[in-house]
Amino acid sequence: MLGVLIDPDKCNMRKLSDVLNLCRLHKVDFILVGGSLLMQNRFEEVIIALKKQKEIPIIIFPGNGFQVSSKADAILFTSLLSGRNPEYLIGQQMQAAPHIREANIESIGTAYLLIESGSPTSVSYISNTQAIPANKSDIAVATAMAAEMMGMQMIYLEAGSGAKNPVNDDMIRQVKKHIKLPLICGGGINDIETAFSKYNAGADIIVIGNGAEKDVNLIGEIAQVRKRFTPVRQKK
Ligand code: 1GP
Repeated sequence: MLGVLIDPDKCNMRKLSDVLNLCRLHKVDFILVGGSLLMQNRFEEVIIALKKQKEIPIIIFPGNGFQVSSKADAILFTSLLSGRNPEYLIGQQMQAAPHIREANIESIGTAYLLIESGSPTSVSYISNTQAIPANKSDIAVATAMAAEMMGMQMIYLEAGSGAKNPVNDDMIRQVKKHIKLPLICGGGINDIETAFSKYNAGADIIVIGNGAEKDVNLIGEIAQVRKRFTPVRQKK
């Protein structure tokens, strides 16, 4: 699958409509909305604009417990399992839970693992947590295994938005080998070669953000790469 991340701070309505049209044209599987730090109050306005179409699910990718809206289809209910800050392991989640219940949207329990990517990222700074070292695949594997045993629904290997280096292929391969859950990979995937290598290493889902912001054509290009990894559905 391919997901496109929209940062509500970084898109005007015209650009948003262009991105949405391309996502529809290339059958992007879902659109994520959220950010570690939102400076403007445009979160819900952007979700409403994206929901003008019906075919692509709009999923919240919350940077904190305030990013909840009944206008979305679902929320990635993330817990920052790579870190040791209780606020991002359960604190924000506990505060958001009643609002998610009230919003009546699907919540997808997601183990969020921040992986070191060559320079400090907004997520590590804001969450005040250390990322898993890029060469320590065993730590990522053990954390992902624990998440699976806890009943999480997905594993997200995150290099961080705008990452210098994406999550390396060896770590993706190792994590995939040891878990059955869908594996999402994002951060710093800005070209088709990198997308290919991440799918090839075992990522079930790739998320692109900055790359698509800079050049919207990347959506179509990576959608083509995705095709090579999409199993052909058997006709009944
Ligand atoms: C961030 O993984 C996403 O959570 C997307 O990262 O903006 O670097 O593509 P980029």
